[in-house]
Amino acid sequence: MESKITSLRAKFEEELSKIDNLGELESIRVSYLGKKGSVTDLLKGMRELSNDEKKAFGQKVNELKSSVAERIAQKTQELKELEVQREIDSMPEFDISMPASLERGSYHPITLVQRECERIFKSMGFTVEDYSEVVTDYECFESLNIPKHHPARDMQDTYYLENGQLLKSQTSAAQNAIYKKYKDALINDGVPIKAIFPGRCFRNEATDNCHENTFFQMEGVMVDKNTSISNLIYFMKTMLSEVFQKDIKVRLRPGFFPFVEPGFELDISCLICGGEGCPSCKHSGWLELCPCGMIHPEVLKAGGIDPDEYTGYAFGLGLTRLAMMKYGIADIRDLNSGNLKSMSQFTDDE
Ligand code: FA5
Repeated sequence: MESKITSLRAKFEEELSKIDNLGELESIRVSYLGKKGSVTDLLKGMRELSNDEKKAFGQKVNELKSSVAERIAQKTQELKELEVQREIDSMPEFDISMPASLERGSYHPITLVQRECERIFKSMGFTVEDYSEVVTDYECFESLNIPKHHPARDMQDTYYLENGQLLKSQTSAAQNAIYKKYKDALINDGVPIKAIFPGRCFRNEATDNCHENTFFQMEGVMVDKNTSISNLIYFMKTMLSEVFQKDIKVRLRPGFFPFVEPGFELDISCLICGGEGCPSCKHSGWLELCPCGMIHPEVLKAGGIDPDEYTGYAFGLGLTRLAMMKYGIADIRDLNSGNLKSMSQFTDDE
């Protein structure tokens, strides 16, 4: 009986060595370990053996069974690796010196101005924050001193989800979270809060040359002891002269937003018509670009900051409109058009 085991093992090894694909390996597995396989057959011949012989022989057959199973598992792995190698070898050779036939992509004009603004504000010590597009009513309105039924909500009708959340209508929706994130460093270590947060905004809007239902803003806040409107004007002027690399005519006029006091509208002279009046500026010669103001005490309080000790300013730059002015795009709707022909003419130096 022992010689049967030895010769079966030798036969198995010989057959195994000739196999070079997984299909053949499966046939071998069945022919040795299957219900009617050779190893199973060995056990059937045990009927004629004495009890002691049965025990010793049974043990040997089981050893053979597990070593056959182990060898098959090893071979499976080897054959799988071989198959991957064969597939790689069959691939056409790749010539890295061949010129690329694909056209190079380009950045969207809004991405370009956003990066430019981020670079400028970072150089003035601001951090750049990321914030979600879906926010709560508290974040977008209540924390900004706009309670339910306040008329200021009418100008920012947006898209509501069934769970009560909404697509943010203004990047100001991130203010509360930013104050809470940095207030400890401000209060305990005297580190001023200086943050910008660019983001996509949504409004239920009748679109025209300068209004879209989906557009980008970039919010900025600074909170410290003794901040003033002069700080705000300085940062705005620096940003605009850096972005446009020339002097831009601006005007500051009073503006009402429940989350700032006092509040201003910062307009720039329309660069599409040179201030003469055109559809891009609603024929006024001016484009509303960046409302701003001193943060309302109630908004600081909601962010966990004591308004008797700290003051701050906030602004909400219209990034999409800034891209229009920088690149001379007369109709804001072109920016969401997906028209590669017009969008790919803008490049950056990267
Ligand atoms: C706001 O959204 C305020 N959150 C801005 C703010 C922040 C004020 C901080 C004070 C302090 P407003 O709705 O005016 O304000 O929008 C701000 C800017 O976003 C506008 O000046 C304009 O440049 C841009 N904007 C607004 N609506 C649209 C629109 N439908 N399409 C394109 N740009 C828009």
